Amino acid sequence: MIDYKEIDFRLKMLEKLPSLKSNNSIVKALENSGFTRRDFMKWAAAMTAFLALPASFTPMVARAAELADRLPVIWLHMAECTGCSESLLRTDTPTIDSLIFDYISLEYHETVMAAAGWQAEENLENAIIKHKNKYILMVEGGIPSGDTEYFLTIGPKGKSGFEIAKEASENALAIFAIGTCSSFGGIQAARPNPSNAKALSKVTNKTVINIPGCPPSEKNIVGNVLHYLLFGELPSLDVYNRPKWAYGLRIHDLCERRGHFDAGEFVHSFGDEGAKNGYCLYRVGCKGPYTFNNCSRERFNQHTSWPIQAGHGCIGCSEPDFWDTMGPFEEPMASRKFDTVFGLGADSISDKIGIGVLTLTGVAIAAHAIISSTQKDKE
Ligand code: FSX
Ligand code: SF4
Ligand code: F3S
Repeated sequence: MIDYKEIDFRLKMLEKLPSLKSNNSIVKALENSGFTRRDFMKWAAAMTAFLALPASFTPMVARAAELADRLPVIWLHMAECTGCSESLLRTDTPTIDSLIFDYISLEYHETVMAAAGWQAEENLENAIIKHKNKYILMVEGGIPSGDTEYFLTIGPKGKSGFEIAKEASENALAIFAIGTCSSFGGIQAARPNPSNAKALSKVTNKTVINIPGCPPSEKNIVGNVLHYLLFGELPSLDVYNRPKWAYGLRIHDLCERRGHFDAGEFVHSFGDEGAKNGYCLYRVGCKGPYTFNNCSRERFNQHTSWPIQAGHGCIGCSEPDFWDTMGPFEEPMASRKFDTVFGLGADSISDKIGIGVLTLTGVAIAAHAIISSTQKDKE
């Protein structure tokens, strides 16, 4: 059960800590960017619902966001494309999410900091010493290891990414793996994994909260920070250490095309009549039935769109090893075809399914059973 008093106590403790940022309050920073207090409270209400908290928590979520500058953050880049940072920072207009992120005390982030070379390396070392056991570590990217550890060499002293990630993890208060690469290895860990890239959780013995997605949405990144500010402890996690508030349901569960799946209405090739009618993308490879994430509910870029709305199936980007296990991306997976109570693969009957309570229930139950057993296998 959520203890209101405990959170209030935690926020009061945070309020007593000095701001790590210069003079400006978040409210002022938002005002300067054209957001009113009302916009901020609306955002806080949306974040409260997003974090699956009761609406009465809205003022606390707002307070937590205002205290984001009490939390030193060190953000490391390993082997990756920087899409995770871009997801958060490169909106065409600043959003409240990106402003909150600006407002946290980002002690080190290679993409946004001015320093380079020796100066950058010194900044990182100093930040680790200064905020020892008090900072949040966020890591983006897979981490080359073993004989190929130095395939990722960072900075003038020639340290490996592995060494840096290990040292930063050992001195962190909490550790978040941002993106699928850091959570599970990602693209550089795809077969044949030439650099022996690993997930952050394989580099440290400490608990790592995984926020996968290639990239994850800006909301999942900021929501995770807010959750930590509010509770100061681990959220409820699934078997892959993903917070359940974000990764508890499948893409398929809340997909806007789900009605077409249940009615047996499918896109057969990109650009066909079905595609124009917004039919289900299962037959052109959608992996939404096997993928746990909140994209169908939250979308990307201020709720504008998401892969399936844009007309392509989900490729399962928040699942472990999706590059190897979810392909081919534009065909259904032969080994994990959807089965039904009728004992037929969904592919053979999908076009014949009509809307009917029995059919709908059957598909839903069978799908659930398959996903659950797959999850259990993975466990
Ligand atoms: Fe990986 Fe993030 Fe994909 Fe890219 O850095 S999750 S390749 S979007 O950017 O780590
Ligand atoms: Fe949506 Fe894909 Fe499920 Fe179809 S298969 S309903 S497109 S998630
Ligand atoms: Fe990734 Fe699928 Fe969402 S591809 S972005 S988990 S819709």
